[in-house]
Amino acid sequence: MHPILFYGVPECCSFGSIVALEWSGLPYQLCRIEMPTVVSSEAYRRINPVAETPSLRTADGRQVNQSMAILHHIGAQSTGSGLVPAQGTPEFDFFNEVLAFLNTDFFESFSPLWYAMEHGLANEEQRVVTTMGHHKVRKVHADLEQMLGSNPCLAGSRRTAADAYFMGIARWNDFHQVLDRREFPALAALHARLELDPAVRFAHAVERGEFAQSTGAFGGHVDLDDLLLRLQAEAPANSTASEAFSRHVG
Ligand SMILES: N[C@@H](CCC(=O)N[C@@H](CS)C(=O)NCC(=O)O)C(=O)O
Repeated sequence: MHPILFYGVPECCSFGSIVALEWSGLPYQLCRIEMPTVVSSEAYRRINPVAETPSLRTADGRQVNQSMAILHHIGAQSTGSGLVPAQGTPEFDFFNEVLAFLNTDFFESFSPLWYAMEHGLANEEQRVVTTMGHHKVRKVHADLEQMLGSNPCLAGSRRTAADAYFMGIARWNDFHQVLDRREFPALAALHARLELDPAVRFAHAVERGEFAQSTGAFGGHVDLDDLLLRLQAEAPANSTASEAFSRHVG
């Protein structure tokens, strides 16, 4: 079985894992997970008990959760792609530093804004939380602009999984209308260039549910219920879908 990426819609951070898979050249399939409904369902909790996307079912039938773990896995399976520099090198350390920054500080800076929206905050409460969110988002953009410096890509001279991941999170600035990215010229230039990348365009089209032209080795969508049934059918008799899945992933 090819790897299967469970990606969330709308506006999910799994966007970066789709881009990374396209850049990797690895054969893979996708499973679409609607948020917040399907992602929190009992069916999906069999894939990822913490009810989050992305999640990657590996070619050897294990389940890998968390964007950083998924991106590192994809990089390790496609060493020629340059998505993740070789461990033990200065390039790897810098790449890992940037990716960690994106996955923690950059990602987290938007949390107050999601919270204000999803919990319907109003009046003074909304003003305070939103102000905090704007402050945090501005700070991480300034930090990332400095990290980028004069490099063409986030982790140096070549595109890596950090650039892929960045594109999934950076758009939250546009969603919440926080700042004009042109205030950070290097970041804005990188963002504009990546928006034209075929893998990024592919990921946007996939999320919108439109026809998407893969320049990687995308092998189509699988349906969550069909997959769980298939795993149950492959498992020994008298086991539930959940047991079958657990057995499959070890
Ligand atoms: N630390 C996790 C965070 C994953 C995460 O927060 N995913 C969000 C979407 S970006 C999610 O699945 N949320 C569930 C929901 O909205 O119900 C990672 O890096 O993969």
